[in-house]
Amino acid sequence: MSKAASACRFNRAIVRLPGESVINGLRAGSGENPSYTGVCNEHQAYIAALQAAGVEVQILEALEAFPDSVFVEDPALVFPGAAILLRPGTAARGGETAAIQDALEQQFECIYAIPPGCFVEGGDVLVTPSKVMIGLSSRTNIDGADALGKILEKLGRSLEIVTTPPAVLHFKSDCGLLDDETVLATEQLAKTGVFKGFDQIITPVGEEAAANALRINNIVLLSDQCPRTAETLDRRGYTVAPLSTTEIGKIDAGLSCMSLRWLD
Ligand code: CIR
Repeated sequence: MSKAASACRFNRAIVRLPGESVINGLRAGSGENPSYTGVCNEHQAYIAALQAAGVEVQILEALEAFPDSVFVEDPALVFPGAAILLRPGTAARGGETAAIQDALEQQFECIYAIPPGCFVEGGDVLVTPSKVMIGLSSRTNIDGADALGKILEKLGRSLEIVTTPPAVLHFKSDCGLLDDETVLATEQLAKTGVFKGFDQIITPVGEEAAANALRINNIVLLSDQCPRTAETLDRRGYTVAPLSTTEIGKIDAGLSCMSLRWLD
């Protein structure tokens, strides 16, 4: 029998088209640029998968001035009825918050904001039914986490501050929620003990990228480069939709980062 997945129910999402500048997106290493056409194809397939899962998708125009602005998950965090303007912890992405503010104001009654000097990126935030987990990282600092905690309190949610493994971009680069009680996580993150109390499925060695899976309603969006993880999830009763992440992977991105999702 499948487990409850209230935290994975969504009917609305915002995405942003990639600009041609996406080829200059940030990356930790000195790897090759992604192809613009390749990113566009992956992004289109992603939108189609959200729609097939029952989500109405608002598509924002590309922003050439911000190469990473296709990753709309990072400058904001959304809940039913409320949006929080976050502050990316890298200067190149700082302007993305102001750029998405209008779209959020049109959709949400209440808008909150992380104050200046505090940094939080949405990729570091995992929303679970019992708590919101935030991983401190090179992009999210303790002041940002504390500021987010104060806002979440107003929304009746509690925050747990944890740590993103070293050299990992975001907390959710290494984990994703599969249902209300199950997480998919890399071994290096799981072994820190952060998911005590959850059922845990660990990604096989070599398929760490699978951890940034995205459960949307009855579907789990998963990188198509992770067949062993797909097989495990299938055996456990999840319906997997494999999506190409080859090009966005070149700029350290995965599946959760390309949308803001909520239940209206
Ligand atoms: C960055 O370094 O900010 C982008 N190239 C990738 C952002 C991925 N965001 C996410 O996983 N939430």
